[in-house]
Amino acid sequence: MHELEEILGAWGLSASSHEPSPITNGFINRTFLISGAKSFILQRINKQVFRQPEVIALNLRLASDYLKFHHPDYTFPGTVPTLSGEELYYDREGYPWRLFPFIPDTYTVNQVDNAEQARIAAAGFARLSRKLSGIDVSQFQESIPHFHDLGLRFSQFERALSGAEPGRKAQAKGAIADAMSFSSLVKEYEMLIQRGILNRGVYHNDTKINNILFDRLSRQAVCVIDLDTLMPGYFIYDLGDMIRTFVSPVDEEEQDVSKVSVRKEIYEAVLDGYFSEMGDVLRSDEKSAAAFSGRMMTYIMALRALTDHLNGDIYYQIRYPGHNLVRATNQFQLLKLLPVTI
Ligand code: GN1
Ligand code: MG
Repeated sequence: MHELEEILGAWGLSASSHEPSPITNGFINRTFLISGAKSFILQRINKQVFRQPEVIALNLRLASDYLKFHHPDYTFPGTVPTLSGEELYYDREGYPWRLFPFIPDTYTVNQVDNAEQARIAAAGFARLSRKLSGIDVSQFQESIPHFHDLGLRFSQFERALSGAEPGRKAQAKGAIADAMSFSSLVKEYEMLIQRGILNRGVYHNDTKINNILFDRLSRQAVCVIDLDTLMPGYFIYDLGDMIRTFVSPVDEEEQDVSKVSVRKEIYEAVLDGYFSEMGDVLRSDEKSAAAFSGRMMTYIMALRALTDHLNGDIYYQIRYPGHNLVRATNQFQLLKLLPVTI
């Protein structure tokens, strides 16, 4: 915590008046709630994952300027500049940090409880893309290049497989077989893109329900958070990641895969909420990729966790040996259960 004093100082804050406490549910960045008369969220960006943090800052500025002008009533959580007017503060080890205002009277949820909540959250993510649908996408850059490129993720998996330590490979035998058995999804993905069926737009790319702030009283969506991957992409990334993370009553951390299931009413609520905002932004042939989206995003996360397991756990934070393999097995189970058509 000592190091935080210096970092807080960049914004003229001090740990004596603003108590930092860690928030631990992300896999990538380090996040703290800074509680005081006015509270903040302080976050250290993982520089191994986000190799060009300035790109995050650029994308956020483009979106924020556009929204302020075209949709002034829309709540978009911008960063608080440092005392010297910068969006990022670099610590002694070269890690970038940024500060957000804490939005009071809001709460987050980690798991979807009911269809209404799913519908509200899906509409919340979709609203952001709809509000940004008139923006010039070409101004944006990818904060993680090829982030949801299924072809690339599959070849990273193949590379990890050929270089894997034999023990890890043996342990992952079932998951490797699953990875191979779904590889036709890669072709399907590439075909959708090559045929120009999907339009590029600005998407959130990490649409777990805990990235929505809900209003304490009305229980409506106040805003969307965790905008590091707000960047060019396709709607299947956002809709698909919601299907992946909303429909099962247990998340990807669950070790008992018999608990993984597809709650039909939640699946329908996700589609309903999403298309209530994005329905007329997307073309109808594009919308026909909705069922594919959930399968594709579940497959990509299964592949990424399996790849990390085979590589010796170098990307995601793990809490026990075999954690990444649990995540992969869990996601393959979900993939087997997701409907192929709606
Ligand atoms: C990572 O750290 P978190 O939970 O926001 C990952 C997502 C994965 C997710 C697994 C930059 O997000 O792509 O879906 O873990 N983010 C990055 O749930 O790799
Ligand atoms: Mg995230």
